[in-house]
Amino acid sequence: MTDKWWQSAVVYQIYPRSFADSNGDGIGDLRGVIDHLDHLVALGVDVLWLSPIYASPHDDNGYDISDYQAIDPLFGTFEDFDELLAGLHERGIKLVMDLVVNHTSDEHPWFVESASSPDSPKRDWYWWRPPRDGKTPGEHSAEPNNWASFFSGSAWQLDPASGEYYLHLFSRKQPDLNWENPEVRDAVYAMMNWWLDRGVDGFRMDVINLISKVTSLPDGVVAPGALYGDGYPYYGQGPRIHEFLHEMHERVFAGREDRYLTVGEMPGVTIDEAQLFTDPARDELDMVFQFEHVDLDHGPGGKWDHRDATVLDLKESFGKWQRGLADAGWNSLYWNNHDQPRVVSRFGDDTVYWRESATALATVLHLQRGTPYVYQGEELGMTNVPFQGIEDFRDIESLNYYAEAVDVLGASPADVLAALRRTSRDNARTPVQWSSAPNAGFSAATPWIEANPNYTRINAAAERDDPNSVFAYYRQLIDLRHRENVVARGSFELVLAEHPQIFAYTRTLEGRRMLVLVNLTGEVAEYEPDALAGASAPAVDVRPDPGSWSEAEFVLGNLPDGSRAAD
Ligand code: TEU
Ligand code: CA
Repeated sequence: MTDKWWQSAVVYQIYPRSFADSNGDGIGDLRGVIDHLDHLVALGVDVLWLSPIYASPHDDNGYDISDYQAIDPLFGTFEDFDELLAGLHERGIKLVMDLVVNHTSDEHPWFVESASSPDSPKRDWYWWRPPRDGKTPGEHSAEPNNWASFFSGSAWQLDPASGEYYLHLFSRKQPDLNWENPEVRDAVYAMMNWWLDRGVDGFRMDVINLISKVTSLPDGVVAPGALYGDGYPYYGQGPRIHEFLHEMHERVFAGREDRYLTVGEMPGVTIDEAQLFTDPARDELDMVFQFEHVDLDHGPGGKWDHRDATVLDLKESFGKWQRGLADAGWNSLYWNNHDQPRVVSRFGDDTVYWRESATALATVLHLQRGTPYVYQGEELGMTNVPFQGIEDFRDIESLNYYAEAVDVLGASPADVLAALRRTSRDNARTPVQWSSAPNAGFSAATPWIEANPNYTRINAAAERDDPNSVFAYYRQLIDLRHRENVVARGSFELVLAEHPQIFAYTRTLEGRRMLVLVNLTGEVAEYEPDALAGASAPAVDVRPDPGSWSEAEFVLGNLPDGSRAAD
């Protein structure tokens, strides 16, 4: 694979609503981002991925878009946007926008027109279907098929005026666009080109592997205890997905792709599919977000059904993805985003070994082959949140799940709350902890969601100049990727693969090798030095701060002459 700029880059994700509030309404905004650009510079990141800032009714915090070419007044104006873009570019940081085109808001003019009449010229821009055979609209089980929505309940919503239903894989305020219709695709590509012409540097594409559906929309299998069927086999990597993404490449990026970064969010994607999506020869996407490692602690009942994931589970999964995309294709590397609970609480220990866990998990991820993504607050070691009752939660997914589990399925509120505390997306959405000032320095007003009370201890002001902080550690890992080609582009090999506590691997490039050794448990871990013999003896120790590296170590150096490894 020829060298690409994003192979040595690190991306930082901002969820603007929770980043920084500049005007005292309790909601983060664009000026809040502008005010904190020094934080991104200090961290050393290359790219900012900005979660949606477009006009939206905010049913799903901006992932329900009513105008793709307007800035929501909640976040600011186009003047603020252009100032942010210029400020980033002056600092050498690129801007990647969120592209949410599996669905729009039900308040988007496209949908309003589509819903206005079965004869509307835009009727076919969405998935409208009559009730199931012989049923009257609204009757029990009259939905056109049995698919579940990701946000609980049926994936179909009745429009009483026409007696037809529309498909929404997410909230009922997020109707799915019909990508079969070429006018829809034209409109999306035109909008993308408009943003690129404005100067943005690429897109993170929301659930982009769900845009092609099997048009007969067959019923899915209903799991034991489930209320609805699983439609994934009919919309996950649907029949025309590769065709659509290749067409998008041709119509939007072709000829200028080297300037941009494209990353597709793809729940449920397999290694083989990801390889096809990211093989540069196919002209589809640069990389994808796969979900295997963040599904390891989900039981058979899905994300609210917890099972413990072991160090061996993590190693096996990452090892497979590293091998699978080694030759053609590219991995994106992430622990966190706005949909995932905080990694230090999830796979680490956020109490006694808080700092050790946060830095160990960062090491394991950042020194792999792929492009790392850091989610706001992760670089501070932000943790899950001690939510008390259901009134502390804001996320539509959490609230809908609570209502369905408690009211329809009869689960105990205490059990459901325990599941939410562990897995709710709101764990990632509390205000960024800037300082020990009220509301974590996020806002002068009461924030839209309460700050994690541990902000008095865990915050940017306390960590910024502390050489032993989680923040300082992330900065060093990012710097290492920039300085060492072996980190950016070396081959990957797991070592000590069967060890139940240690996550270890080597990276090798042109006679240079890095050995990474991380104990991911709270107990002392031992290994046979002979087991590392094949990994060779690196010569140079580049640990930036040996005193702080008790749980995660890496050494890097030149291989002895004559033992140049193939890469
Ligand atoms: O997420 C899609 C997705 O599949 C999940 O991560 C989702 O957040 C949920 O946890 C399923 O249980 C994307 C966005 O990242 C998310 O914020 C949006 O809510 C969703 O799409 C709809 O746009
Ligand atoms: Ca604000």
